[in-house]
Amino acid sequence: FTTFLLFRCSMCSDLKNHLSDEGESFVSHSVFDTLPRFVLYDVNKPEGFNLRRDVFIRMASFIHYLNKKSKYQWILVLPPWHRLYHWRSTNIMQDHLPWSLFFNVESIKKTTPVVELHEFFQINKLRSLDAHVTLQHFNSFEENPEYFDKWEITNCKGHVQSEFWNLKNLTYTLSLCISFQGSSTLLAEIIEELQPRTIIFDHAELALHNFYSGKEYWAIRKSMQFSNNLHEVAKGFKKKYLKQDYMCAHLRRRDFVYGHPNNVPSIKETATQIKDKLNLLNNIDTVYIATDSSKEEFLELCEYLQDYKVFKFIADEETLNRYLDGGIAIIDQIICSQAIYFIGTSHSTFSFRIQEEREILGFPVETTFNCFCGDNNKECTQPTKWRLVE
Ligand code: GFB
Repeated sequence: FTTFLLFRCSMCSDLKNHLSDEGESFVSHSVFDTLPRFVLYDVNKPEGFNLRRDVFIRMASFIHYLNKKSKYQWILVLPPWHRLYHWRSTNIMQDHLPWSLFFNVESIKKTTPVVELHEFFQINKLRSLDAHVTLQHFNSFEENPEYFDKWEITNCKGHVQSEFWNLKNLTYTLSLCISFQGSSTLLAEIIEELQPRTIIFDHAELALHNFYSGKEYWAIRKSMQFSNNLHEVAKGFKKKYLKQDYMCAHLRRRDFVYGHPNNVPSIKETATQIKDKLNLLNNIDTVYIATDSSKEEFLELCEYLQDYKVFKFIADEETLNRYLDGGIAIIDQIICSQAIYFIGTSHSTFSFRIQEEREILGFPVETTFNCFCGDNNKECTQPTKWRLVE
């Protein structure tokens, strides 16, 4: 224990010494104390878009907490969107994308102090970041049976990412690995210990929600409005094809078919469950399909739903080139969030985010928290009703 504390304190005083030396060389301390400080973060590579949106809420909540506690002003740097695993189009560049392509950043800024990465670079120039922290799990459950909030500087396990978003010009005064267990507000203790002006946390998804689905959660969530451009595309599609009431079904396929075999129905069974819902919804014969399925699976579904009007948004080349796979997925989410009835895929964060959007829009709860059941699991558990709190 003593060895650990010595190790930890010597690293921090190194950092503090370095910061004051470097700080004095370009700016006086008093001015320096009034300058904002910045938190950057990144998420485990294979995670998808909608889990990343959830991690943003946790980090925003941490920034709110930090700004209440700290004498400095803290700003969160929005991590660029970069080559997500689920973005399958191969003939378009989908790297280094700002949040403004997908979101209304001005709306986010009204609730949380954020800047885009390019804005951060304008402020910080090419200065090194003071600290680069890789969060990692504590050792296995056998070695760590009790769950309570804690963190500890330790040896790095496995691969440590030092080149974020393929940027060659990021350097760090101090790099360390921290075993971490707890909510995102616990990150404030790390800030307190290291006293950085700029810090990047990798594997930010390890920091959990302080209070999932509470008042602050919803305030941040509501601020994450999609960009006006994407709303316009969705509106244009609806005006042309969905003039009548429609139900939306989100079918998460591909890796989910193998990853959640008990919860993801076959295409034939999916069609049966859609028909059952349409029969319950008097006078509705129109269904909008949002899916990551193959073309073959979608055509198979259409065969089974021949007696109904089935729609799907298929982007033309210009729209795809402009808004990319991420934007097309959001257009699907916008259209589903405005449907008269929604049924999603169990465990999919893509479906969860649609449910949240519908809560924000004020749809009756029974039209929102519904999911498909697996072929052999007809009475499956339906999604938890996470109601809007204001
Ligand atoms: O969003 P996401 O985290 O949701 O990842 P899950 C799924 C991605 O697949 C989306 C595409 O962000 C889209 O790029 N996608 C899925 C869709 N459904 C649709 C759709 O209806 N329309 C369009 N246009 N695109 C998690 C992943 O996925 O599943 C994890 O985040 C992991 O990394 C886990 O793979 C098994 O929660 O559904």
